[in-house]
Amino acid sequence: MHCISLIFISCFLNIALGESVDEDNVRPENFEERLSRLEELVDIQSQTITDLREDNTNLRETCLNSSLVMESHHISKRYSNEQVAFYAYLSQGKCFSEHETFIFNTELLDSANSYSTHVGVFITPVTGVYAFSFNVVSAWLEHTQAELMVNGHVKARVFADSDTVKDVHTASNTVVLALQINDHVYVRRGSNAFCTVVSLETAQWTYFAGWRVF
Ligand SMILES: [Ca+2]
Repeated sequence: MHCISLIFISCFLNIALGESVDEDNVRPENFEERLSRLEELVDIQSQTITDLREDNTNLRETCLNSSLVMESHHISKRYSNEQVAFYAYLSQGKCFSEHETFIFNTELLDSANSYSTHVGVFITPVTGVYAFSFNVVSAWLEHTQAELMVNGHVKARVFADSDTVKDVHTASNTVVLALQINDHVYVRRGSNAFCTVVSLETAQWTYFAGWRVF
């Protein structure tokens, strides 16, 4: 009986110890193995994210370049780089301060995309001889003056005077200038003027136009 008990106890201890040894040996190994696999997975996913970000940046650049090429192709299909002409006018009258740039906000033509209806400046896309025409309209019993500017220098003036008549008067000018690429041309209010500049859709427009002669 003692023998049987001892054998049973011995078997039990062996089994218990065996399981205990297995747990001590196997679980940490599994844990480390799993941790290692997870670390590998994180590395792979991290690299994948980096690759995808790079792909995304390249695709954005490709799309941007494609749209620019399409845009320039669209413009060049209609006009060559040498064919430059624009025409814009004020959609309504406005009170301008002295030397304030007229921003001709309604554009009917801009073949080389070189006149900005946001800042009111024409930037010459190519060197050449250019003609400009501009017009200004004075208010009732007032006078006004406009100046054509190139890189901050006055190149022409117009003066519309309806001081003594209950009417609006218009004055215009046309000039021809030799310009370099990237010259800035614009129209501003002169010093000898009331603030109001008239522009009426149904009557007369205050406008600015230019084109390359050769
Ligand atoms: Ca424009």
